Order: sequence, then C-alpha cells, then structure tokens
Amino acid sequence: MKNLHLLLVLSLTILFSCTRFSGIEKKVDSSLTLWYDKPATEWTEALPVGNGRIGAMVYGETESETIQFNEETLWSGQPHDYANPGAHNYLEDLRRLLWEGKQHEAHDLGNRHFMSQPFGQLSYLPFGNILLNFPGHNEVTSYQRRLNLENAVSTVFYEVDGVQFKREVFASAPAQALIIRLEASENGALNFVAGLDSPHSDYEVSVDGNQIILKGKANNYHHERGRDGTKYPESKLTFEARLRIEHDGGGLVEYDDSIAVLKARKATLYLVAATSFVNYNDISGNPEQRCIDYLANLEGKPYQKLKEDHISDYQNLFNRVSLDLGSSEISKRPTDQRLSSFYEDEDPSLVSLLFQYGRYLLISSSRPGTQPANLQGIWNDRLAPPWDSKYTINVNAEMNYWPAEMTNLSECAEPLFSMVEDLSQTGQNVAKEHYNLEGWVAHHNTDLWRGAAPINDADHGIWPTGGAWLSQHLWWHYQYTGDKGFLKNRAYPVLKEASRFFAGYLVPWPENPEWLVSGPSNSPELGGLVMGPTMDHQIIRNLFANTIEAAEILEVDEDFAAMLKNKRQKIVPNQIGKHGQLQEWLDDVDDPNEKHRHISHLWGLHPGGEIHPITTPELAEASKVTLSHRGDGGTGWARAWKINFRARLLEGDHAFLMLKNLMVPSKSQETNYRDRGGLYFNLFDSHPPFQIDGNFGATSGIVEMLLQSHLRDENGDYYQDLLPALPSKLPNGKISGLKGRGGFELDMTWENEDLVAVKVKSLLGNKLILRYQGKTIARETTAGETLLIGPGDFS
Ligand code: FUC
Repeated sequence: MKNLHLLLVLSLTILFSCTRFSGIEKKVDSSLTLWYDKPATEWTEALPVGNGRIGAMVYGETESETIQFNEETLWSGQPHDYANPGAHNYLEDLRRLLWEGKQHEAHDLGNRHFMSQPFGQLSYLPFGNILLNFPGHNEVTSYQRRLNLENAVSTVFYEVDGVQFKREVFASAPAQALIIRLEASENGALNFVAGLDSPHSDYEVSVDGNQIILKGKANNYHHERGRDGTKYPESKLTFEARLRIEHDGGGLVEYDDSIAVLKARKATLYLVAATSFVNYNDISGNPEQRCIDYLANLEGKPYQKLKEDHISDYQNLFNRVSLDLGSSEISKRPTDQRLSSFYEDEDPSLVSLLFQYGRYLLISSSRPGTQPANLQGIWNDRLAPPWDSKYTINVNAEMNYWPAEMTNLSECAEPLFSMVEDLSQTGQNVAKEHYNLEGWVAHHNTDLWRGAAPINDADHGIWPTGGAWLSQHLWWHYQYTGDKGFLKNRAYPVLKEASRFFAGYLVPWPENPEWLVSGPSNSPELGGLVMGPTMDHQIIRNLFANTIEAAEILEVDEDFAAMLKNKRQKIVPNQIGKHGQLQEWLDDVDDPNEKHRHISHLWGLHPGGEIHPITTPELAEASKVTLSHRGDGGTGWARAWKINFRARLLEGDHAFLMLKNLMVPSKSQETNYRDRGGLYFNLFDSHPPFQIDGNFGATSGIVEMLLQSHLRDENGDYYQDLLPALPSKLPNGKISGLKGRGGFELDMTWENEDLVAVKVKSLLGNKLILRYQGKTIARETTAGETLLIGPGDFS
C-alpha cells in the first residue's frame, strides 16, 4: 500500500480542469445533529451508524480514515448447552446451608456443583475495518464531521488547497449494506486507496475486479478455560465481507490486496458482510453466498435511490416522535463543547438531542429479524470486550428496551422477543438439570448461544429471575399494542412456562412458613448468595400477575391461573426496615452507607410498578430513603436508572439532577464499578467503559418525566399521567407521538411548567383516562378517534 501511496502523491501534482463544487453546506442544525470540528481521536469519539445488523464507527480522519465495522452475529464459540447435568442434586443443600446462615459454605458448594459448563459465556467480536487513504489530505481546512439523526447519515467535510471533499456514510436496512460516498468539488480531485483488514488472527484479503474480499474465521474466546477447568467451546463461525467500489470519472487500479481510485470526482463504496450463523443451534450458513446475494440486490440501484430508500426506511421509525425543549445560542456549538458545559448551562436542547440519540441507537442496533442490542448495541472494536459485550440480563439488556414501546418503536423490540423465545427453549434444560423443574429459567447473562445457566461465580451468577424480568417486555408489548395474536402465540407461552418454573421453585420461609420465598439467589450483585432477595419477589409477583391476566384475556388455563393467584399472595411482601428504607433482603440488614450501583429492590418502583407515591405512599417513602442512602452517583447505567426511579417518585427536579449527573463528560476507558459514569464525546454512555444501556435508560427516563401509563384504575384501565415529573429546568416543551399503555398516542405542549394542550389518538378504542396534577378526565373512545384536550377540561 505504501508504494501506491507515493504514486498517488505524484499523480496529485498533475493539474486538473476544475469546476467549483457547490454541494457542501456548512451550517449545522444542532437540534438533531452531533457535530465536531475535528476528527475522532479515539473510538468513543467516532460516530456510530447501523442498520440493526451491520454497525460501523466513523472516525472522520482526513488522510488515513478507518471505518471500523461489526456484524452482529460474529461471536466466539459455537452452539452449546451450558447446563450442568445433575446440578439439582445440590439444590436442597444450598437452601439448607443458607437457612442455617452458612453463606460461605453455600457459596463454595454453588461454585463446585451448581454452575454453568464452562463457568462463563462467549463473546461478541469485532469484524473488520475499512481503510481509506487520501494522499495529501494531512493539512485541511474548514473541517467538520457530523451525524444527522434526522436521516441517519454521517458526513465529513473539509478542504484541501481550495478543493472541497465530502464523505457520506450510512448503514441501510433495506439494502443490508454500509454505503460510503466520497466526493470532491472538482473533477479528477478524488484519489484514494481502499483496503480491508480484520483484528482476527485467521483471515485473508483478496481483490476481484472492483471488489475487495475479506474472509475469515472467528478467533477463539480470549480465555481458553473457564474457572472450573472446562475448555470454552472452540469458535466455529466463519465470516466474509465484500467492499465493492464504483467511481465516477478517473480510473480504478488493483494493487495487491487493495484498490486505488485515481482522478475521480466521486466514488461509492458498498460494504456487505455476513457470517455462517443461522440461529443459536445452527451455524451452517454460507457467508460468501450471502455477500454475493447482498451485492446482487444492490445492482442497478443508483446511489441517490439507495440513500432515499435508507432515509425513508429510517424516518418511518424515527419521525414518529418529536421533542422540542427549546434551544439557544449554546445549542449551536460543537457537541463535545456542549457536553462539557452542560452541567453549568443545562441547555435543554442537549437533553432533547440525547433523548433522540437513544431512539437513533435503538433503530440502528435492533430491527425485526436481527439480534437484540447487546451491552454495546452492535458497536464493538475489541476481541476481548468488556463483559464480553454480551447480554447481562440482571438490568442491562432490559434497560436497552425500556424506551422501545413508549417512544413508538415497538418493532425494534422484536429481536428481544425472539431472544426470550430462544431462552424459553434453552432454559428448559437448565430448569430440569439445575432445579429438577418444568418450565424455563435464565440467570444473569446470556449470549448468542442463549446460555441460561448460572455463570461467573455463585455469589451473583445464581440469580434465577433473568428470564422472568425479560418476559415483562412481551407483556408490555401487549399492553401498548393490544395485539391478541402476539399475546396468544408469543407472549403467553413464554409467560406461562416461566411461571410454571417459579410455581415449583418458591419455598416456604422457615421462620414464617405461610410465606413463600425465592432462593438460592442474590440481590444483583450485592451481598452474595441468599434466600429471599426482595427483587426476586417483586419480579415473580409481576410475572404471575401478567400470566394470570393473559390467561384471563385468552380464556385459557383457569386452574393454572388460580394456582398462580394462590401462590402469588403468599410471596413475601415488600418490607420497610429500621432506617425507614425499603429492605433489600428478608432480614433488616441494609447498610445506609452502601453506595452500590444496583438498587435491585427498587425494581418494584421501576420498571415493576408495584410501588408508587399514589398507590403505595409508605413504600414510596421507603424507596426515597433507600435512594438517598445510595446517593446520586454510580456507573452510567446506574445514573440512568436513577432518572427513572426519581421520575416514578414524581420528583422531577431530582430526576433532572440525575440526568445532569449522567450528562457529564467521561473519557475513562477503564472499568470502574463505583463511579465516573457519564457520556463520551460521541454521547455514548460510559459505565465506564462504553456500555449502551445508559443511553436507552436516559431516553426512557426523559419519557417517565413526561408521561407515565403504568397505573390502572379498578377496572384495569390505564391512567395516562401527564407531565408527572416535569423538571423546573424544562419549563417549556412540545412532544408528539409518545405511546401510552392501552393503545394511545399522545402529543403534549407545556409552557411555564403548565400543560397547555394535549392531543390523544386512540388506537384501540379503549377508555381514556388522563390525569394531570391530581385531576382526571375520562372518555370512552373509538379506535382511530383523536381527542383534543385543554387544561380546563380536567376536574
Ligand atoms: C453487571 C453490572 C456491571 C456491568 C455488567 C455488564 O455485572 O453490575 O456494572 O454493567 O453487568
């Protein structure tokens, strides 16, 4: 590549006939754009694009650009059943030891006999890099790079010696490709070398005509053996990417394993990528054929058409919700500067940008038919990523999907539903081998192979409510859409079999045998192995309630539902402890100085909904005490969860404080469990390191300030609570297209912290109950009807 570079520099000295190019606009509308006046210097400054399956990070370097890319099914390992045969023989001993107060012995026994085989799961992997070399572009002027959330296109502009250069990058879902357009303002001024490489050890690159072809085999997991000495399954997935290059003017030269384009005006690069993954049980796919088919599908489609198709596909989702919180001069500055000053200036337009960024990231990482967004969405550049970039289901994966239904992106939750259905299969064997029970169970993590057994260490891995928590999302989908077919065919089978497991799993509390408890388990990830953590009980109560209601709606399984009802009322209730706090465990042992990031026992407040100031004021007060103990810091996702908690407690200003505490610049790449959470300059959430959950938790937290629809009246109709936790720092605003449970779409305007108008579209014809500042208005509706309501209509 180096010799060719020289050749290009020389050829640049040739004079061109120049026509001024006028297509480059420099003004930036910052309300829906992230933009910067310099290239990214690290990965967490690069800008993400994605089509649900392929993700890419655009650095925007001028001379030597890297576009790092991923394909969501490239993981280490192969189909694997992680269950530990016969683990259930130790279950009763674990319980006995815990009841006897021998936590240490139980922990030891758990690690020896109750864990997944191997002890851990496998890892999401990076795929490759597109390398673009633009000789002579080291000294540039008028530099700007951006990501426009309105059309999901990332753009780079700059000038070299009076010639303007523009790059556009987008990941198209309809085209299943990453598309890059390079353009110069003068004929013959575009010269570059394009190549592909990969961080994997086993890969090769070749050139065939105008295509660069990368073929490889996934690296093995970065550890050879689990803690139990068992070998991790070898990696079996193969992969292929093809970069096809088309140019307008000039010529194309093949050079070793790269392609040079000389003296062109424009060029378009199409990247397609695939692996041999078919599903968690089948890796017989042919990545070469898939790439050939993807490219064939692009044949004959001009760039403008592909771009229009991409934009209309994206906008079909994105445009459903708009949010305007006002803007000011501050909003016009580059995004990194806006983030740096946000703690002082509290610019509301950065809040709306972050809100929409969460929606953008969900649309870009999770589409029907794809894998769900993992700990990093689909963006990962490391062979040994933090926590394997898999799915941690004791909060993180669920947080990713909190905004889906409420921000009118139901379709984007589809991959999560499919994953839960897979887990309801793999989790059956875990239920059988680890608990000798029917139904299905999943613990605190899963991966591409749908591992469901306890991993890492007994003290936090033995936590059986991961699948039950995930099941909540299928129920939500029904609550928002009223889709009975979905309820019958997809949600109910999952809920029913998860409930069947817990009906067998709950055991009497020896001290008070009329009560049932969960265990062995833990309160994620604090305090070690115990019997009866509060969070489990809240989750199981919720699961049973949803299953019972689904059975009633579907008019099935009356006896089963009656059995669940009976068990449900025997589950240990929430308890208030000696500090006035909500108890995290059966015993009143909470430490008021504990600052742990997980506040698991507030699950009942959010996302559970069994605690709320209106319905359970004492428990809500106890939740406030707990939150005040835990403080306002933490990892990125912990801060994001606290926005949601505070909004559910109707504490708008405190919710805003938590949002501010999340919107602080974080540069750290080092894992920190205690503090330093924030945002990177590309507005990715920082745990640290990068973890995408906080982005999604922020978006849902902002919605919880503006609309809550989880409370119900005595007939089961949903309250639409309007502006329930509006922060005084967001006094004026306008939102449209939010979804409320029961099938409503809401637009609201507020001024000086007061509701001015609300427009509601009834999608299903359910009864509408709006509540604002303690006053309600109820209307029967018909499907499709739109209602306009002013503040004076409330009584
Ligand atoms: C859980 C959390 C960590 C991190 C990891 C992916 O272990 O406790 O903070 O988010 O998941």
